[in-house]
Amino acid sequence: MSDVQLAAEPGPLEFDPGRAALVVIDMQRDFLEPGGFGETLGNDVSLLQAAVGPCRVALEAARRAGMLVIHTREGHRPDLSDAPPAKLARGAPSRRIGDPGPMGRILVRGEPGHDIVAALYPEPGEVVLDKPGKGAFHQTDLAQILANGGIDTLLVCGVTTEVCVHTTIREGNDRGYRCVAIGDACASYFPEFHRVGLEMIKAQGGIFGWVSDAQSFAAALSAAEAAA
Ligand code: C5J
Repeated sequence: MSDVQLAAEPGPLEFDPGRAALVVIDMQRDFLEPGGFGETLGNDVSLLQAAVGPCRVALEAARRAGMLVIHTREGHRPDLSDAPPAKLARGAPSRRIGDPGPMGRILVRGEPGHDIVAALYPEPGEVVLDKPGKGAFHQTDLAQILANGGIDTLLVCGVTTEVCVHTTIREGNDRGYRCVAIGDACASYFPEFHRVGLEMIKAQGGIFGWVSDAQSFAAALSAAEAAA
């Protein structure tokens, strides 16, 4: 497939799907479903459902185009040895990381709540990247995976816009990747943070990236397929 032209802000972006990865951030039950980490922090988790449909559109388009697909999951080892004490102690949640809840231990690897929601479940061959932090590059092998795949462009979606999506885009931008947030495929517990979070990425001529949407991403890939 040849380069595709993606409608985005602050301006269109041309990229080679063979050198691009779709990174789906933390679409886990712990963030999206009642009884998980997000709800322990006092959030209305139903707000994150808005991202599921657009994420699916982006995922299906990337799969059809044969793009590298990476799913991330935020969480910790069962003994919590990789969880910074400051993270464990922060705030006043109803249950802390590692505590038992209706979907197993909160934000712990291997527990039902740590898993990815059914609608966006990874397919065999897709990368599933476990990360202990907010950014997908922190303490993971993501940089090596991207280098091995010859990747130069990251299309990023998932939750939450202003936390793990933002941190990953900032990390990727600093490492030289062209980073695009698929805006409608991201969501936040705070609609205002979502809106402003996307504004921040694309302001000042795209200070650390671009913002597009799931339909534009899918249309760009389809147009390139049709032209091939
Ligand atoms: C948060 C995330 N919000 N995946 N994690 O703690 O954005």
